[in-house]
Amino acid sequence: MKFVTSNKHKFDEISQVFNNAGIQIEWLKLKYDELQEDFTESISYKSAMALKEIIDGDFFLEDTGLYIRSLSGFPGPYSSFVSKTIFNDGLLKLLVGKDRGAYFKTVVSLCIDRRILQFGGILNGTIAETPSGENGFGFDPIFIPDGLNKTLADMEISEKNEFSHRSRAIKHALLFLKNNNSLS
Ligand code: ITT
Repeated sequence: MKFVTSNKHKFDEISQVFNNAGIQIEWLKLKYDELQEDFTESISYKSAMALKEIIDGDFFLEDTGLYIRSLSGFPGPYSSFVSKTIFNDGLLKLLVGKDRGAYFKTVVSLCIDRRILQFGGILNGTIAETPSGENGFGFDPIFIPDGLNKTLADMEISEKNEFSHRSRAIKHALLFLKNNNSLS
């Protein structure tokens, strides 16, 4: 099964989930053009539709967004843009005096037998007052999962994979693949 992403961190996280299930995945390292859409679901879906035209066989990709409740869900579908522009410091400035509740959402799009199926995963938490941690990537240093008192960047991949948005979405996809004998 091919996984399309330009992001090595995503590949490291996802390949560990597959490896734990005894399955190898192939990294198709490709930076595809993401169409800007209003929903993480539609960004993921339209990316898969475009890649379907150029990739032979089954594959999957995922799109992830960080949704901050007091900012009406921002950056959400604009997470890629925000991570290249105002990034964590900018988000922290926007949140001064505001509620810090947030969630990550990952939407996996699986292209199997030329059809596209989607699987989602959510992780609830809060945005930290200050960044912490050296691991992970992107918004990990400012995201504290509910029930913990450390950020995602304060943990190893294996711990993040126990409950993350990404691992939840991937585990749903994996279950589907197993039930359909679609793993190659
Ligand atoms: P693709 O090639 O797979 O599209 P990308 O890095 O552009 O890689 P996304 O558009 O899905 O991926 O994600 C947008 C940004 O959101 C990403 O660059 C990170 O900065 C951030 N992000 C995604 N997943 C994250 C996670 O698990 N933890 C922290 N930040 C994350």
